[in-house]
Amino acid sequence: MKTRVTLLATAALALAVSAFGGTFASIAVDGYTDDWYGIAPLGVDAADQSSGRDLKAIYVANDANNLYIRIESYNSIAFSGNDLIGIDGDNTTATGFNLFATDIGSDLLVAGASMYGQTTTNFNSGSATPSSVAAFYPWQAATNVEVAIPLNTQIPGDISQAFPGGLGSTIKIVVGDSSNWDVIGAADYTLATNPGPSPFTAVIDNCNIYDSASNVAERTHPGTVDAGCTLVRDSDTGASGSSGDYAIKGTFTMPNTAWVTAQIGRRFGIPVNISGAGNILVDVKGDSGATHQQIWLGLIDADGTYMATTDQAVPTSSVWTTVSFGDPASWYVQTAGSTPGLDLANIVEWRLGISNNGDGVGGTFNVSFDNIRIQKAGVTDWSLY
Ligand SMILES: [Ca+2]
Ligand SMILES: [Ca+2]
Ligand SMILES: [Ca+2]
Ligand SMILES: [Ca+2]
Repeated sequence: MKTRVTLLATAALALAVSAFGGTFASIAVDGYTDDWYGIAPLGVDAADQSSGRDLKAIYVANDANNLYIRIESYNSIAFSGNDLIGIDGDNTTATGFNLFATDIGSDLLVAGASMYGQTTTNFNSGSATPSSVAAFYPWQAATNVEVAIPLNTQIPGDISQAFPGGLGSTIKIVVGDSSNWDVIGAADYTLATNPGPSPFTAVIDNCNIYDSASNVAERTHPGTVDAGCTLVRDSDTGASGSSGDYAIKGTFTMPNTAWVTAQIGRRFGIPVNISGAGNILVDVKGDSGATHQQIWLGLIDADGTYMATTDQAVPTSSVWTTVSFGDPASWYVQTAGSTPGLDLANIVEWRLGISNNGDGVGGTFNVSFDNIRIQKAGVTDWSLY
């Protein structure tokens, strides 16, 4: 348990790392942390607890509707009412409670999934509206939990709105376990405004962030999976053969059942802008054991539209082969979002699936992936853009 030099030497407080400037991100409250890749922790803490939640880091992002907090711990532990989040929405100690004695004026108390007001004299001044967080996950013991707190929350406290300044305003956040007082914060966070679409990119994922075996698991997530798949970094280089070029290798174990699918995905907190994409390509390294297997690709946009391709044959040789999935406008709607059609300027997830074909022959085989990328409509020469 580290202490800031400015704190009382006797105070059992954790290290606080203050950071201004928030991140406007498309976070899925699903317990997977791939969507937090590239977002620096707001605060960190040492491994220093023998009971309760041993806090490691907190990460914070927001969109127009919610404040998202990822709580990472060294130990795997279930999210409970002992887990307290204090939000100082007006960033002043003149209002709100001094939660964990961190010199915060916390106006909104989140205790597990429940939300309450706080005043200078009341730890709990009554239920907030709504009385529960928008979402948290997972329920089970885990080393990461994601929580979504509605920005329109109202409180019966010294102030009536939990986030009175809205987007662009600076708040203060503290996270701690009330059973052991392992605490991160209080730290400043400025609620980010929507920056609009990201700059155009032709590369959805060059797979170079998967630079270790463990990184692949933590920077991707399983989708709807009928069958098993273990992901690691490919032990060879990626499709280019250059050093520093990495690729994903999946070891698939498929039963002898027709159409069974194993699926992987990656969620982007900051959406990818592939406006004008007329074709999507993926480099795939196959396996002679994958003779009976097919591959498909899916993309999901920020409003929830999910479109996927029909199946293509998995290459059956272990050399890099480019698989073409065609124009995403011609793909098939799997889930309709709030706005019709796939918004190519705001892609938040890719999914790759392997499925048995109709003859129901499974087996164990390796398939590697690299360079999920686009070709612009009407452009056939990659060097043109
Ligand atoms: Ca997530
Ligand atoms: Ca700790
Ligand atoms: Ca306050
Ligand atoms: Ca690569």
